[in-house]
Amino acid sequence: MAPDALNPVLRPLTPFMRIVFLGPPGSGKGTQAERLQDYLHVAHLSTGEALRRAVTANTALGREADRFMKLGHLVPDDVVFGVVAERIVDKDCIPGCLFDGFPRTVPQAEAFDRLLIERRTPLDLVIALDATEPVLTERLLSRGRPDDKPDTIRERFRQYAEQTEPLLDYYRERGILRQIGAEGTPDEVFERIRATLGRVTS
Ligand code: B4P
Repeated sequence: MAPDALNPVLRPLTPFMRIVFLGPPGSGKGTQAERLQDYLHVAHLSTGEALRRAVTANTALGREADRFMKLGHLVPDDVVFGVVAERIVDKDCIPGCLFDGFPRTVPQAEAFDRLLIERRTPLDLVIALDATEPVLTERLLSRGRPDDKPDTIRERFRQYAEQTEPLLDYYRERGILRQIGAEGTPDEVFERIRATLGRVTS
């Protein structure tokens, strides 16, 4: 692959068409996925954002999700999977998509694999962001979303360690995991992501 393969002017589309962003609460999945979306020109699906929109719109899905989110719990796998399965068939997702905050459990990852195999659109890369808990807690407290209260944050970290961290091994075994330090400014973190994409393609 040519070294300029990721230069957006020379080549707006890259071989990375389906990327998952993994990471603990506040690690910047949403922040970095938005930047990468602008850079790679692919769609962006944040399950957290989709669920918050449903809560605001007070749909049946939103009311169901809200019960879990406000306690810092993960929303049930079948509910989240329904959101993804519906969105992935949208026209803008067909060439590529950044999956931000999904999957978050092994059953979600297994169901996602089955869906991607069926659609013949494999995952290309999993970017796992990481930072220490005190740094993440400070970010979340200053963000101040309804699910960013101290007790809820502690529960979200617990759920991450129990349910989401096993995905690091799941994707490491498949050879598509890249771990990236998420401390520093958003620009510094994005530079690390860009450098990682460059190394993988060169
Ligand atoms: P998400 O919306 O995914 O939220 P998150 O993990 O808190 O945040 P993220 O890592 O995206 O951090 P962000 O960029 O916003 O999930 C919310 C909830 O939805 C979950 O707890 C769960 O209940 C539910 N849910 C979502 N997906 C699910 C799934 N698949 N299964 C089950 N349930 C699911 O950054 C955080 C803050 O830090 C921001 O204020 C940002 O500006 C700041 N920031 C980011 N990077 C920074 C940096 N480098 N330096 C300083 N500040 C930074």
